Amino acid sequence: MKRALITGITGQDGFYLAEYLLSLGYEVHGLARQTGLEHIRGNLLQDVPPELYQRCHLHAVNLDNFPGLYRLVSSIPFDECYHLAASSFVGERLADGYQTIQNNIASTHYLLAALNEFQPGCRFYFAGSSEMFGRPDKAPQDEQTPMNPRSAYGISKVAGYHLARNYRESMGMFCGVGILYNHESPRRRPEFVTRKITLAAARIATGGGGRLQLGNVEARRDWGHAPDYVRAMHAILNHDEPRDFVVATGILHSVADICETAFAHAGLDWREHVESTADFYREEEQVPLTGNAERITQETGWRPTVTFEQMICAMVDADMARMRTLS
Ligand code: G4F
Repeated sequence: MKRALITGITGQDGFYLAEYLLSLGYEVHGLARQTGLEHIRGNLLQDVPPELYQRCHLHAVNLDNFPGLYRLVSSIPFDECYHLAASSFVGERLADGYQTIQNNIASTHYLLAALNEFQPGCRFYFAGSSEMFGRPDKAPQDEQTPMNPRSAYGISKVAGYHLARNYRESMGMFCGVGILYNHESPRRRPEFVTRKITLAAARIATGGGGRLQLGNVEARRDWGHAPDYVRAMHAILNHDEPRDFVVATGILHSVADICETAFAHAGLDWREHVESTADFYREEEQVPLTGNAERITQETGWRPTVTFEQMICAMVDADMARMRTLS
């Protein structure tokens, strides 16, 4: 039986990855903050079935606790380590991003150093992001596109990517990087735009009222489905050689498309409920972030299975079900 360690197991991707690896027969270990574990034990995480985490081995180790990390990695042998934990809000002002940059880079470095010291044969997955391309000069982007990060988060991810590459090239570790574009699900946190919209559509459709304030509804992204993307993470670590892979659908949609799909599915006309406000606007994007996933499809057979419309409708359905249980 293979044994995997997931950092950030209480997040959207950690949840789906744990579920997927358990279905493949893995023994799954997860790192979480003490508060995250308290939430799991007290059943306080929204809609998280406690059974999933009961099947995992959870360790209350913060990633900035270097001795704790060393103790764990020196005592349990892992076959695969998926490093997903990171502060991850792109909209944060660069000038406020000290913690994001420091924590994200230091945690990646700690983890790589500990694995290299105690179990250099453990395969390491680094969760890269399209934010590493930031403001690219061409679309779609692929593994050769120059990195041009424009947020604290993006800068921290570029540094993590180079750390993973250095441990791969200089130390011989199996480090695979997934450069993932936006990926969503009913477990997406509400500050991200898809979930913000599906929650509002569900709330208004179930009589909760209110209006939805968004930034630029013409902003476009390449939105995929989180459960599809965790399959890509596993494929990357189980490939013959450690490489970097873009994981994307290659299809662009606008924020207005999400509104149209979500509100129509809830039986509403989005134009009657949504307004744009400068508060949520970000710097204008000249070239859209959309990925060319040809390498991962050709080399591992991975491809997305759930469409944008299916995903947004499923998110609305899940939020409607939540609203009904609350009322
Ligand atoms: O949902 P978002 O906040 O996601 P964003 O910034 O693209 O980041 C997500 O995807 C990245 C992968 O590419 C990850 F690296 C990152 O961790 C995270 O998962 O915003 C999506 C788009 C942006 O263009 C934003 O400007 O929606 C636009 N937008 C328009 N109105 C809004 C809003 N975004 C948010 N959050 N809230 C709005 O009201």
